[in-house]
Amino acid sequence: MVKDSSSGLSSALSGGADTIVARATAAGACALAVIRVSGPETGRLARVLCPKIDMETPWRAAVVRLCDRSGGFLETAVAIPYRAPKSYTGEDMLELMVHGSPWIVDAVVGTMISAGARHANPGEFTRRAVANGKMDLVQAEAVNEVVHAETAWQARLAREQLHGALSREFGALKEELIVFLAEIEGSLDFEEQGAVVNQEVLRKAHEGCVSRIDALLDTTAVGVRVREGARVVIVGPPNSGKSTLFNALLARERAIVTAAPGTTRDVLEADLEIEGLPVILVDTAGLREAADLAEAEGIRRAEQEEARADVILALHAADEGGAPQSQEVGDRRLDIVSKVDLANQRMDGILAISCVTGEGLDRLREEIHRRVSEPMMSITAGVAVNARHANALVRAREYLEGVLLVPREVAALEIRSGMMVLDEVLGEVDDEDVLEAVFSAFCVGK
Ligand SMILES: Nc1nc2c(ncn2[C@@H]2O[C@H](COP(=O)(O)OP(=O)(O)OP(=O)(O)O)[C@@H](O)[C@H]2O)c(=O)[nH]1
Ligand SMILES: [Mg+2]
Repeated sequence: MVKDSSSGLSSALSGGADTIVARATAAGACALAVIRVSGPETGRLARVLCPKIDMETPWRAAVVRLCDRSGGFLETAVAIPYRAPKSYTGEDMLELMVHGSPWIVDAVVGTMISAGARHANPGEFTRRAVANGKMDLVQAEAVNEVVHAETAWQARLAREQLHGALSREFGALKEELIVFLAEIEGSLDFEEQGAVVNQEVLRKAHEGCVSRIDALLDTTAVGVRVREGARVVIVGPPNSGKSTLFNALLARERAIVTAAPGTTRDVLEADLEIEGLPVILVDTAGLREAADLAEAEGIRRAEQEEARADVILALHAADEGGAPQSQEVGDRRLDIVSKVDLANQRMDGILAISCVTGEGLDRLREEIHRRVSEPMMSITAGVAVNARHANALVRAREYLEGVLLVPREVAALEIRSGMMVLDEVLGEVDDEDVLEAVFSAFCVGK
């Protein structure tokens, strides 16, 4: 079912006309907590909690006394009333800033609920914002990404998406599909009148749509890198100093280091930020003829990690001699001589490090940064699709495949199906499963 644009609400999206309440800040004691109320009953509920509140002066903060239903004093708070449609959700809203005591928060939320509010589900405020046309579903996803951003790049990508950069790309693609559809339908009329259809025009319109889809799909890998972090995997023979480097880059003793070869068996992962870029640093088992089953499994996993790495740090201990022979060309693999403090000759022209003296570690960080950041620089206007978008784009592309070869009536239907997929991405189709998948990842109160 397509959203009823006259009301701006659809059943799965709106969540109904009730009034919801939730704490918007993290649980536990803290300096301040924010409690949010949204829905048509906000004004009445606000007056139950704070009889003197001035709901006629919205969008202005005021200090109010909060009481429970029997008039008992609860707290002095800062209250901001909002009037629909000028609020986050597009509904009447109230935000209360109180001391972050779990008791106070529970008492305020409890009073609201006993007066008729319902506890909000995860992401329900944002879900209502989508239902009321305040933002589309792609922007709603960005709200959650802004909340969870841990690095500068994650924040940047999320912010661009929230401000509509990616939505505009989907909008432009939809426009292109509309033009293509018009060409196809126009050609139907033409043929009926016995005119010759210009195949080249149709082919160009088709190509325009497909290349736009492909350009968006091309941003998938960068999206994963920014959202989850680039995988930087340390590999090399046993005892080459992998775990020592892992710890040095993390600046903490995360992995066990011993002088015995074969110390690390499992794959170890840790989050790291290098100049605003999220990195997942991975330590692996030394590659050699396995001594037992556990080591063999460790080596199998190490090889798996190497295969899916964005950047490979391949260590070769200086005391084992021999400059590394790189098998792989390209920017993914970085050959490094480790333990250079043990070298008896200078290592010119190759990246050499020592975790004992610290030599080369800054250069290594720079090299990692360069390799991790390069693909990100290619993303234009801060746009990168996520798995949900990529999945939809692949489906839309499938609808377009072969449309130039089928009867025009069938082609028109296929293009319309492709457009429906885009509507689904933007949340313009009322699909409970899609909405549930997006909003279940949210915190309550957002
Ligand atoms: N002199 C010197 N010793 C190092 C350096 N890095 C690591 N070592 C030593 O080399 C030994 C092996 O280090 P690890 O970090 O455990 O090596 P690994 O590659 O993780 O070894 P496995 O887990 O067994 O594959 C330890 O005794 C470390 O103290 C270095 O830069 N210089
Ligand atoms: Mg190790």
